[in-house]
Amino acid sequence: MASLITRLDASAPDFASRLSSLLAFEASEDEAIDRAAAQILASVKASGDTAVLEATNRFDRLQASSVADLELSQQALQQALDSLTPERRLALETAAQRVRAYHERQKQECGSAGFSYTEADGTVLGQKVTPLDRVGIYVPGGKAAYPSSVLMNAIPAKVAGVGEIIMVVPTPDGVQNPLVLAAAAIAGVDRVFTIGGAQAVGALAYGTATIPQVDKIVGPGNAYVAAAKRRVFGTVGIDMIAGPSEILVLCDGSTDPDWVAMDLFSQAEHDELAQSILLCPDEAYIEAVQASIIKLLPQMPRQEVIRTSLANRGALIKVEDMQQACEIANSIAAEHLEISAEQPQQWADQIRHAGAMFLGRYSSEALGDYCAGPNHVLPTSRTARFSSPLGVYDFQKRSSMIYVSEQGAQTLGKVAAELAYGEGLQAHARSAELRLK
Ligand code: HSO
Ligand code: ZN
Repeated sequence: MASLITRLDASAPDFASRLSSLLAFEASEDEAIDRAAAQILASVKASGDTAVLEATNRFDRLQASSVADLELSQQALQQALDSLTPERRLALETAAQRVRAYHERQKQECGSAGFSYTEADGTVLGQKVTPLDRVGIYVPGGKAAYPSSVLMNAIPAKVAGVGEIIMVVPTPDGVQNPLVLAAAAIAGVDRVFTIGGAQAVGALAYGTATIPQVDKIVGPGNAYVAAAKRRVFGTVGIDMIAGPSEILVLCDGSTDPDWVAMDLFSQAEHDELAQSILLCPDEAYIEAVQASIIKLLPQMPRQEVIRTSLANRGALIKVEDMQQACEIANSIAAEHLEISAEQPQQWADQIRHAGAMFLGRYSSEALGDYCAGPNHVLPTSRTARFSSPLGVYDFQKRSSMIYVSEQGAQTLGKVAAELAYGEGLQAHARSAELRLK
């Protein structure tokens, strides 16, 4: 059997270049896909429901006679919830409750109340925070239809106070996913349309007679959905364009190697382009993890996906020490970082770039994917250098508040007029000066 996964040594002269080619991931912006998405968006913009219906019937092989027929009732969502086994329902409800509790805390702690302060002359300055009026959540159909993602997208929106949440989910051949619909019921999604693709993104962005226009579209999708989201940005807000899942495990060499191997599999099984990397100072331990990989892989139902992902983009990397592991982790800026070590906090203190950090041997990334509480929508492809997990703050916006007192207008008026003359803007200057005594 081949070695299944690349082995690297951080002290090798070619390490930096080998690591960077391993990390390189360009979201392929296929021009043909972009053109097709643009055409669909244009037709939805021009003919609304008619275009949505035509594209949905064609791509999802349906025979619906109106877009209204593609809406699911709250009763249908409730029925999906009732159809679950008690164990599954309890798990979904427990996850939702924990995700809600975490995001409630985030709302309290992240400045949702705004602020204001009063200056000596009575001028008051502040910031007001308001939730978005209406949000669209895109849920993929087929292979990546994750009920957990419904919770992760809808719950923070709900907690933020979004007025209405519209979910779109394609149902190719009319096949519904009851777990996805049950998650929508639990999360409090207001309306669900069984539409998908660029036509769903267009409907949400522009609005149709049946589908209301939203202010922001969040949620993952295939290449057409990503292309459509990029194109409607500006008309509506969008979240990030998510790349393949990534896990980086930083291990001191004392965790059961089977645990680490399975954690690497857990992201590798998402898709062939997912990335799973281990950083460890102990060569013998790396051998042990590799042996676990070879032993455990044949037991996995998704072994072909895992095998391809590990072969293409996986690596087991020998580092000098945990200190160096942290430095490399910062340069990778992974979506998920597990610190599987005795004193995880000590190493976490040195990490500046990671979407989510999982501290200690018991914090498997899978727990964060489903039910720990923090969001599983995280920055991928090194974007953790500048962006954050999806959160309540993504469903709120801020307005500046300015109250200038009569006295404040005297001092500010002179400053503003002086600068306005400097910019050659007479009306600005006069507007400020008219209020001077
Ligand atoms: N790990 C994925 C989320 C997910 N995992 C959903 C399982 N279900 C995001 O990176
Ligand atoms: Zn996952």
